[in-house]
Amino acid sequence: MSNLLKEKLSAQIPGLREEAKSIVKVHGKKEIDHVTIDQLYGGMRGIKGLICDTSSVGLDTGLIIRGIPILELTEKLPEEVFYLLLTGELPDENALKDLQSDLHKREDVPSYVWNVLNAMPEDSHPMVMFSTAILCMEKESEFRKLNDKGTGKDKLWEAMFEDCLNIIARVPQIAAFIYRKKFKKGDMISPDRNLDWAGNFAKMLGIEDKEGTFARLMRLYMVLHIDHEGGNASAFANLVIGSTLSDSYYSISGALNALAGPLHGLANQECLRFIVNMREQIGHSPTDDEVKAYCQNLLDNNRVVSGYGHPVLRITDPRFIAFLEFGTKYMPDDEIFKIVKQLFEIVPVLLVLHGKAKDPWPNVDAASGSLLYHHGLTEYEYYTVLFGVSRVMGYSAQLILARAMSAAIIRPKSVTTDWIKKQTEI
Ligand code: HAX
Repeated sequence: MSNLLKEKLSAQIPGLREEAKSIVKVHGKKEIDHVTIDQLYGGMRGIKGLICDTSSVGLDTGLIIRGIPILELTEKLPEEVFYLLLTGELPDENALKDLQSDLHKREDVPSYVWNVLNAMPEDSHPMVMFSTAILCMEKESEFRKLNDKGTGKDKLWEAMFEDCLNIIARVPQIAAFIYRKKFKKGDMISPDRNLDWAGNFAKMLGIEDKEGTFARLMRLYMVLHIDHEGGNASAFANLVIGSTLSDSYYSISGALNALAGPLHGLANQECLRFIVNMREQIGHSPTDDEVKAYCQNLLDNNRVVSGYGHPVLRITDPRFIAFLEFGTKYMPDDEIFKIVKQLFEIVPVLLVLHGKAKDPWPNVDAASGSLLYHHGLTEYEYYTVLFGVSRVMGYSAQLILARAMSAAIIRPKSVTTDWIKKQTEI
């Protein structure tokens, strides 16, 4: 199978390996960080402990993919950004077409996946279905087969590449199947080989899209969620699992389980639920004072305002800005979208006065749901699956590069409370 992306990577990898080897040889003992006790109790926040070249997140810049700020990539297709994550370059037309045709060739989902999904309890959460579907395809893994044969570790990345591209090619169909089965009681819509990856996904979801804005939104959504460096909970889980030489079916399924938490990817579901509940309880489009009182009540009851705050960022998330611009262009009068804008005016001030959150600004999850809701994708239990479909590209890029660099098994040191107490005595 011709694959220009794989050829490009094959050409780059020897140089990357040499570079890493020489950095470790010459500077291996240079100190780059120190660790404080509050960082241990605070979820290892901010400790520099991983290499991840696909993207970085600056506290005052937001997501930067291979040197390009995310707001400069909003007109690109997710396939283009995936190529960028892996190689550091955007594909030319030929390389893009080659990647798209490669993904179409790989998109057939093994039929047992539909049987597994059909056998699951009807009230299973869509993220459980999504993660299960990926895990149950593990028997397809080329990586495991090669590893079982005792193949040298310098060659393993190629099988990781094959597995990851197969997963990327199949997730739109799997995710669309989950949506249509769970929420529409409908049949699967066949993929369309003439469409791009996200456009095809939008079509298979079966959302009415006369103006084409839903397909446009899906392309943007997939680009904005594609990667967020290596230290966030799900990316970290993905890298930890992959570092044991588990294959990408195990790693990506595990990463999705971390994404499913309300403090991480599930926040998009929680955020829309909170807006819809607030609208219902108030009984009409809320005034600013009503929004303020509602949010203050959450804070007074030790609840979080979903969609606000971030472990790394200390600015309004540029991905939120991209969604806000999309909504302002295509659905400025939508009632839920207007509440999102009201919250943007009100919540940061409340969080600052509340005095706890280090980042009072909106993150990506604060606006995305309102745009989906406007298009009739109102089943917010499904929103984290959309996030996952996109992030599968980021997890994949990180796994392929980690194997290309023969990254070591991840094994930080834990300490006991007694050990900490002894340090404080000293
Ligand atoms: N509302 C109320 N309180 C908040 C808050 C918010 N939006 N954000 C932070 N805080 C509170 C924390 O709960 C914490 O309280 P305690 O000291 O009582 O434990 C305090 O402020 C300090 O937290 P922090 O250091 O500012 O934030 P963390 O790095 O610990 O956590 C979170 C970051 C994103 C988990 C947090 O801001 C939060 O819970 N936000 C709401 C949920 C959310 O939007 N999550 C999605 C984040 C983006 C993402 O990963 N998407 O996938």
